Amino acid sequence: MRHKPSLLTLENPPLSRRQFVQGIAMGGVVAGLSLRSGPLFASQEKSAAIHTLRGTQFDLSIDKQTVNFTGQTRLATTVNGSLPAPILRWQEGDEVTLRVTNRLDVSTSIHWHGIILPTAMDGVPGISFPGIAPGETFTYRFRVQQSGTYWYHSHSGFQEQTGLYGAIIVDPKEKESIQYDRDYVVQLSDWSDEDPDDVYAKLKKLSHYYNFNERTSSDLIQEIRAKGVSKTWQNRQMWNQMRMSDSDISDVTGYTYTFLMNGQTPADGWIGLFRKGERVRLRFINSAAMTFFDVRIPGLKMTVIAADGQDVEPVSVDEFRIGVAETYDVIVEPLDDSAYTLFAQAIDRSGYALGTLTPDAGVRAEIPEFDPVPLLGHGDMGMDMSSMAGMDHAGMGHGAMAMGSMAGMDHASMGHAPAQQADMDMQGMSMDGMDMSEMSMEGMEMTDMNMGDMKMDTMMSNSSAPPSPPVNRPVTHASTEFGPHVDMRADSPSYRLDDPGVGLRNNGRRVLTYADLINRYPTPDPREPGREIELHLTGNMSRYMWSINGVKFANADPLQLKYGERVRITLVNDTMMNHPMHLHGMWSDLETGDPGRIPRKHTVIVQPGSRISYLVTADARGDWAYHCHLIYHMLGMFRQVTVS
Ligand SMILES: [Cu+2]
Repeated sequence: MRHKPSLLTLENPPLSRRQFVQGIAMGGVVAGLSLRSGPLFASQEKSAAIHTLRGTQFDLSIDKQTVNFTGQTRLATTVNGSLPAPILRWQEGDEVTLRVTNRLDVSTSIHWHGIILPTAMDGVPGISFPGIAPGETFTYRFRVQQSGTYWYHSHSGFQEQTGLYGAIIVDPKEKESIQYDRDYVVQLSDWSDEDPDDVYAKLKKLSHYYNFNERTSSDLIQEIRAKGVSKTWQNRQMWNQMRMSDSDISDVTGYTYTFLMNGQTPADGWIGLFRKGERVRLRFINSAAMTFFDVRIPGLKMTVIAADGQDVEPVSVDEFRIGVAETYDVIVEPLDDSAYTLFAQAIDRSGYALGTLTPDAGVRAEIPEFDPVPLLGHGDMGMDMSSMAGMDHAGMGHGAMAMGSMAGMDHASMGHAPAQQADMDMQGMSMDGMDMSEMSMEGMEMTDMNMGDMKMDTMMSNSSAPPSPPVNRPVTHASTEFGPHVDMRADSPSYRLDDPGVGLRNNGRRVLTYADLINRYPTPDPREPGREIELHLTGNMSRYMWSINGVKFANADPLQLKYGERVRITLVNDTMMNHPMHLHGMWSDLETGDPGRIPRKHTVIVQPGSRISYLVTADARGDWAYHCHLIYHMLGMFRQVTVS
């Protein structure tokens, strides 16, 4: 059904253009809230916009409210009755005052994510302030020293998962460096009807609870038919022995999540209007609790102009991955009157958030198919396999899969007759702390593990040996310096800045990588770092415990920085998952290449089995939080940083 009124509104705007651009009124629909209680799937008109609050004085009221995203009525945590919370529009240089009133029956807080401010205003209970008790009002006041796209969220319990997140737009004091005609926030999130405490309890009991990508026995039968018992078994045996799954991409999935775009379910779909030829700025914010999204708009190139609120040299892409808590601003220029789908697949392909850019609210575009479920490869597990004999490196791409020293191995210890010469030397790998020399790897069909386009066939030719019987001996854990609480270890973690990540490699599209991010301006602090800190992101999947250097937050001493120092932090991901690491209070200057143009981020994805480095200028005294932004990882993978 088509809505001519919305087009009329576009062509004869009764409101100021600025109001229209904010999405205050579209197609005559003034729906300040995206909350619905009526039946879903019925309405044709889904132009509901999130309310925008402007100025320097803000009253925000945190409350519980019923919502219905799935057909079930649930309680959400809202701000001024809205989910997402209202968009806050600030002006660079202004002092803003935000009075936050807690109408919940538990303590709450708001953290202004990516905003540089004094520690007492940072809103992290236990670190920057005690939190906001029920019935109380806390007044935040600080000067806004930056511009761009940011967001805010609760830093208390799992309130963020239940809806407490909103967008922040800071308009620059000077003119925008990039011109555009239209401006939309595109806020992505993951909603669950389950109580987050229950979700967490399930993960604690069974870390794979929500992961249905793990192969089922019928997959196994099909695989055996296709490849024979030997190859099939040997594939699985390796992964089983590591007690991991090659499709273990997300802890929490579309099984429980409904993915939202600006608070709209995929069935409803958020709508952004445009007129052909306009330059449209889309401010993508990942406010999900646990979900990374792969974002594209089939038919449109996206020019990335800012990352985490900070201007970068414009780069044209077809797709980008947005980690939890990251933001990307892009410009699109639709040149015709077609509708375009904003397609944000969850990284594990268990669902998507959806929207439409369209000249006519009644016209939608086709929804693309999911990409295949990504499977982790050895590079994702930090295995070094870089000089494998006889392999074709041409298709490896991005250097993500350095496969080394596979030639001339000693098979005597592999539990097979020495005559059965396996093809791969996996010695030295100790993922999961296990002794890899016990594994039988011959005949492994590595293409099955998403090893890109590698031509492994020649290597895999020695599979005439009889199938190895299942081995049910217990996995032995090699000791690591991080102790018994860690069951994963990347032996050869590599820098992979130009790797778009698992599931996005060689997909035929131009995908943004961190290597593409170049500051539009000179590096603000050009000093060389005075010292280096290396931290390992660690975990124990079987107990769903996350930690840094094997120590969870509760048992860890604060990380000490000296006021004024420039320090390099190198993060090494020993786990199989992406962790979006967020340092509060100070920028993370991500070393992507040109030291003169280092981009500034507040949240840095550390890919599985990889390492990444950034520079920090310790220019903010006090205590700060430093943690993985995945909400169910945060309890352990968290440090206090003290600048003194
Ligand atoms: Cu994490």
